[in-house]
Amino acid sequence: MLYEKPNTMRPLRTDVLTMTPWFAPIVWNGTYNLDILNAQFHQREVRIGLTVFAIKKYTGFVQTFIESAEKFFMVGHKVTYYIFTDQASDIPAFTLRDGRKLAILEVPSYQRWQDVSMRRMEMIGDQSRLRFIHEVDYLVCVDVDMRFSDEVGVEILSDVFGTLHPGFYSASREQFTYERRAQSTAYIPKDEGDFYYAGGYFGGTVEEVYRLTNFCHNAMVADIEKQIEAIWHDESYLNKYFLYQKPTKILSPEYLWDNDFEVPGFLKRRRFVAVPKNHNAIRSRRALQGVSEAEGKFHR
Ligand code: 5GW
Ligand code: MN
Repeated sequence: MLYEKPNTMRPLRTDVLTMTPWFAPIVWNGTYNLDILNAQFHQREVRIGLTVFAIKKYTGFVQTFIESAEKFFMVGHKVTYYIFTDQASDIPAFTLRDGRKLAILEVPSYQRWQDVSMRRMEMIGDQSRLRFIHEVDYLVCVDVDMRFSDEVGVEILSDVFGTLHPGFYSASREQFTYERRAQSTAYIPKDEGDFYYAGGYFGGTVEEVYRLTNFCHNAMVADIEKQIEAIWHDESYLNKYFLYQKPTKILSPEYLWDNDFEVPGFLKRRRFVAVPKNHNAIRSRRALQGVSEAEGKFHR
């Protein structure tokens, strides 16, 4: 394979942070050579599981999600889609590329949307132990109300990775919407925290994802016993986990974007973008919380 020699004296990006203080790469366009990475991951015949939840009306997002993933997600690698749903009969049949599979996992639905969102941690953890560990090497766990609009490849893979939330990449520590009540297990003091990670995009080896989801689920259960629920649910517990168990790689907002945000100059690609929701038909989440739609949008 022929490619340009890396140049010790020339950084590939100077406009964004490409390495954390604990030496985890932050993945931005222009910082990696996908041909080199593909060759490395092909040698290991890496298998990747992509998990999503489609509970209640969110089954309506599955078709766009899968069709766009077939175009852009880990093309050329072994991929299994794991769709957790309460209505298997609502999931259409798909024609997938070679080396790709789709598995439907029937799971219970929860009445409260907060529980639908939070229980993902428990279910991913359970299936990691029971099934995923035998079938794949890495897991990528994302929201379903999204579509792939550019390449997402093996450059994202690492032992355990998180994603910079598109609403908070330039925010100060104080602005991060971490859980601030000391009684909650998700509590993060005002003078701590590295980044604000998005609840809707994390992953790693099956073993590391098991550790992460197990921590978040246990923290959540401990809070239920104290009759407290973290402000941003699973996202708050994820942020607590990553504070003391630092991710080994971090995805830039290229990997999780919302086209309602103005596109900054340093954002060269928008690889995975939110599908606009009909908030009345699909859900009434922010209204229930007494948060305006605009604030809600900014949040997640
Ligand atoms: C329903 C109403 C309000 C909030 C969440 C839901 C919901 C979420 C649902 O009814 N069914 C469902 O499968 N989910 C799963 O949780 C989806 O995988 C969804 O992508 C994920 C997170 O909920 P989102 O996408 O509505 O959260 P935001 O913060 O991205 O808007
Ligand atoms: Mn979402």
